[in-house]
Amino acid sequence: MTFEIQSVQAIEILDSRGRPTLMVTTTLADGTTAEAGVPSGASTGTREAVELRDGDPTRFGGAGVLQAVGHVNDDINAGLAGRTWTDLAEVDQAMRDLDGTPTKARLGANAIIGTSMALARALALSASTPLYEWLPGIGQPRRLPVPCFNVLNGGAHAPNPLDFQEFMVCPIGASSMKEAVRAGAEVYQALRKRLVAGGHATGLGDEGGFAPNLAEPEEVLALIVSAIEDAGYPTGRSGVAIALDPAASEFHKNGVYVVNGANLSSADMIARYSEMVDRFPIWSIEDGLGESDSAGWKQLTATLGGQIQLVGDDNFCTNPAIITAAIADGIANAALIKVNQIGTVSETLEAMRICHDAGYGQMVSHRSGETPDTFIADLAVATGCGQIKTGAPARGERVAKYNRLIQIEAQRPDLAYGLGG
Ligand code: 2PG
Ligand code: MG
Repeated sequence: MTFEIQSVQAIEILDSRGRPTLMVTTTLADGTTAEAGVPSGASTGTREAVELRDGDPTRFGGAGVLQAVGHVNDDINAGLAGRTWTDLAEVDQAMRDLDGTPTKARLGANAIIGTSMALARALALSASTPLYEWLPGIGQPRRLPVPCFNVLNGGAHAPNPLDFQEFMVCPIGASSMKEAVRAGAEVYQALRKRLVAGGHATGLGDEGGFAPNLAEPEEVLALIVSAIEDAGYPTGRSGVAIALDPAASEFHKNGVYVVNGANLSSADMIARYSEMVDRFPIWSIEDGLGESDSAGWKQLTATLGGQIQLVGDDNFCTNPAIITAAIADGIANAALIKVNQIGTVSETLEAMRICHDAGYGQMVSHRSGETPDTFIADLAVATGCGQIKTGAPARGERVAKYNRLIQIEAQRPDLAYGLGG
């Protein structure tokens, strides 16, 4: 089946942090129109596709995206409109060719991914098919993913002294999506009570998790375990387990990891994680070491890879070539999947397929800067990856994704819930 694109248009809108991003609207020749909101990160890998920012200090402190908007309205629209296409992959490739750089630096990955997402959505709508059914799979059956709720924020996402960025609760043992979301929300409320009782602030970080004035990761882990118990759930894989994203690149300075004032080597970090895994129900650690510390990553994988999931984010950048090389090197056993890190839906699917084929897990992810767009919920279901992280069970832009997953479950009660694999 072929299709024709009538127009692609973008405007500058705000993301959940009050920073500018793009909303892209794609219209097909058959009149179908769909839009997408572009996510944006704070703790970014150096090899991510380039997010184009204006750098004009008189607007949004230089963070405006009018150039990227202009590229959608001019170059991309001119390159795509009025032509006949066979599939999304062909259009994604045409945008890469139009851009002409390996990192999407000319047109901007933010311009390109917005167009790609809006087009996927328009094509699904035009085919009267839900997006989670329209998106091509990667060789594993569709399923409802385990939601990983980021209930406590630190690092680049909160102005507290906590170096680790994300502490997530993951209801792996839940019986369904809606029970999993309920568990996440109940643990979140229990954690709030614990924090209040301990005299801690309950203000929120960028992803909706609490951002108390705590500095020791182990202290936070103990609090979260108590909250899971308070909410009445078993801890661990049979109930609610814990996932971490320390985002270690952010506190890896001059070859040392600085955690709450202590200078730690890669070996120290690995020993610390081993101890944490023994003491707490942790099933997954993302970016446990910095993106440049390949030797440390290999050691981390050799030490803990048989026990828990180790997810590459800053070091993988959802990039098919980088992930292929990392797999050959024995680094990590799973990849974080962020659509704007690579810049097209087709390359995102390719990265996921590479992981699947190599036995690597795939965790679909939001960014710290989000819009109410729910594309990633459908992506997680379509690919059957079994896991998604999209923030706390609080704040509109985060719960939009979880609510979409509940809606998908209501539409497709036949789909299995859980990690799968
Ligand atoms: C991460 C992400 C999302 P950011 O590090 O995994 O949680 O953060 O979007 O700021 O890169
Ligand atoms: Mg991360």
